[in-house]
Amino acid sequence: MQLTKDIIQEYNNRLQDQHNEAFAFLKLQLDKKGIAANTLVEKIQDFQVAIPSWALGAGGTRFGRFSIGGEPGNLEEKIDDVGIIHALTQSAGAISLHIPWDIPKDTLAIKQRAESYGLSFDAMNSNTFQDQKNQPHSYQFGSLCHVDKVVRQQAIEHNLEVIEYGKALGSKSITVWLADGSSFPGQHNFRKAYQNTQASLQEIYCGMPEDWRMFIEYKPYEPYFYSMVIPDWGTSLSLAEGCGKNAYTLVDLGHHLPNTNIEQIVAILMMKGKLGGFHFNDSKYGDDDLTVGSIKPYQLFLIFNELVEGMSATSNLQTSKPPTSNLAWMIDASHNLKDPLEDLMQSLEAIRIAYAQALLVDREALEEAQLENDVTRCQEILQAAYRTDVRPLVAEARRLSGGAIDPIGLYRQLEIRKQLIKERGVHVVATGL
Ligand code: PSV
Ligand code: MN
Repeated sequence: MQLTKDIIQEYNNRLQDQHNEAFAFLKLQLDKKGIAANTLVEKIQDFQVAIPSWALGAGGTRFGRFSIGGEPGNLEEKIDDVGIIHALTQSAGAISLHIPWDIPKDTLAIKQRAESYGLSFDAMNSNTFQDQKNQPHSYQFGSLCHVDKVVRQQAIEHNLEVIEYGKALGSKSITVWLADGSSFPGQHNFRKAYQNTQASLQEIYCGMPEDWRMFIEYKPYEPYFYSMVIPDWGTSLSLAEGCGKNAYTLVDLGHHLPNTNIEQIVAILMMKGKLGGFHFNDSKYGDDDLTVGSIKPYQLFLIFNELVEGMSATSNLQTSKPPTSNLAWMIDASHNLKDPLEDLMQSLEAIRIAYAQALLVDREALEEAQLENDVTRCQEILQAAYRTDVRPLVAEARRLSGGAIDPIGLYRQLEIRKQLIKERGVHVVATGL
């Protein structure tokens, strides 16, 4: 289903007065502080986030899965769904594929389909955490870290194959999330597991084209419960350094033990030039994969505060590319209760809100207050930005790019889910976890 510009324009016309009023009010407030609203709007427009191909259907838990109806039954339909999200929000200009859940059979046709919606292919994701049909060796006891070289080799070859698919689609990066670990003390020799993993990653790294990047994702527990081979950012960073300059650490917001200071991790990784990208989601307890900003919006803002600070400190003034485009931004969430498309649109909105708030932080004043050890003022400065209602800025960015002022409003008005159910049926199940 193609959402035409006319449909969106017609919808926006009806909301235009109300939106103009809200935007003018905010613009005036910002003007008084010497902040140019239009420059912020441009930056927000540039901020694009990839949608994972595995998040377009209902997610399950260990206990059950409830279909939502009209789920995409193949990669083509997944691309169509991201096309809908992008048309409405103008903020999801890429899709990230997981292999073998979404193997492109005809890469040219898949690429053209994505292009017809203005989508490119973000990082490719490999999967050595599940055994596939007819796979000679099992990953039950690990993949890249496995004690048996034959299993490691199979996992390396899978990653190299993923890179080949990515090359055909125009992707420029691979994300390796290694589920390897142990559930019982004594099961792993930690040193050997690390060494095997490093050697395997080096082989994959050497198989990447020169202009590609490798992202190494970490996670403290799950699927194993005693140790993970890459449990934290320090391990990921050291493995990335052991591979080379094009290997980076990837931060998934749900992959931290409770109360970890993620914003500090982000700041240090950026300073080291080793932050590769993000998997956005939110959580209360573990890797809950909930809608971005639904539980801890202040934490999200604090993370963006470090990102904006780090990007301004490291931005390359020689290139015209926005500094945000150097990092891979992706949502990695799971939808058990809400319509995935609505949920993803909520996440996109939360990400842009946090980014816009972070852009509002008065950096000069903050630095001054930090140098004077004026802790109260530091907090006031951050919270002044956080407590600004930036939604009109985000809506204006979307409107100027051709998106809907209220994407979920239009999605519901057009009864898109109903149409998808009519086209695809109630019982179709999308591939993914
Ligand atoms: C693992 O929890 C993870 O965050 C990795 O990024 C996987 O690729 C993704 O979720 C899907 O399982
Ligand atoms: Mn992830």
